[in-house]
Amino acid sequence: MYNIPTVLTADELIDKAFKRASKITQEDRNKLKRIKNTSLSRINSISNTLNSTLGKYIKSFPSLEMIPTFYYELIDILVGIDKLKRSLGAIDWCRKTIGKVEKGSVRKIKRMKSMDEILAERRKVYGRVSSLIKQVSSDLLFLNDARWKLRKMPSIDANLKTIVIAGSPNVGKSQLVKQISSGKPKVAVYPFTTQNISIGHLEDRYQKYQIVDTPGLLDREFSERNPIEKQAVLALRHLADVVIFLIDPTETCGYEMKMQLSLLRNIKKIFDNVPMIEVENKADLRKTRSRRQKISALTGEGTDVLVKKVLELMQS
Ligand SMILES: Nc1nc2c(ncn2[C@@H]2O[C@H](COP(=O)(O)OP(=O)(O)OP(=O)(O)O)[C@@H](O)[C@H]2O)c(=O)[nH]1
Ligand SMILES: [Mg+2]
Repeated sequence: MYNIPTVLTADELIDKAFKRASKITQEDRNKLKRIKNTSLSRINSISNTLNSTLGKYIKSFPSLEMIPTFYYELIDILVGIDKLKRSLGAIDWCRKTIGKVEKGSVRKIKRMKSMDEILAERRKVYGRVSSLIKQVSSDLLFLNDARWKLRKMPSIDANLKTIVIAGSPNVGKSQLVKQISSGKPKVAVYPFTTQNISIGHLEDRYQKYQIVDTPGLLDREFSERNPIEKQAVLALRHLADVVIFLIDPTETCGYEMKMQLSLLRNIKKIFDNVPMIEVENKADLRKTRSRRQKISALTGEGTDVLVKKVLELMQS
């Protein structure tokens, strides 16, 4: 989704900038001039490398004032908006401070008349720059970690109608996405297999739709939910034009019907403005006598009828 480059560690950054600078020499027959100009070029190169590298990091992160609410809240759940802002701010501070150090020392070195003095100033600048970078080393690590999380975010097309699949863990949500769309989510016998929102697409004769696979929900308050569950709530809140609420009456998912139906009631209460279709899955194993739509996400039984119903509901 967001293509952010690898964020180097403090040591790697220092290494990169200093190595590049060490290759620079300015020729002059006059030894003082040679050392002076070489020092100036090296300091300039270090500052430029760090300025452009750190600046590139800052620019590559999404600008938080501009992004849609869904992404803002998703980033908050996955990374933490405050921490992200603080780290980006620290990196920007570091970048600017290095620029000031460079300017100050260039002015001094230009006036210097002794080689020892120049070399001492150069060492001082190297030391200050290293320590500035080291001061933001935890921010650099944080940003590199955030990078992986942001890259995994689903790419949602705001122009497409959206079906969100929700329900308790392990009831077959991902299996259903796999059965009826182009999505390829992971399906497994244990709960909380799906840890992130993922997207698949389906089409009828006229239109393309997106279908969102969400992590399983337990029946509890939002404030008690873990970051994985919170993503599912976010999808329901911001993306859903229609919700398919999946129930597993076989209870092989590991959650009793009582809990699944209580979750259903609560979700319906919170999202009462979104049309919802209640569906019982795993019909290849067990069919109840309820009036709910019955499908098997595994064999495909009943899924055509379900898709037809969902698309009709979205068009109306
Ligand atoms: N027999 C049968 N098994 C199914 C059906 N649908 C899903 N399963 C199985 O149920 C298990 C869970 O399926 P998933 O699709 O991973 O369930 P999920 O709801 O996405 O689970 P989480 O991501 O952990 O919330 C897997 O072993 C599936 O093969 C079905 O219709 N019939
Ligand atoms: Mg899943």
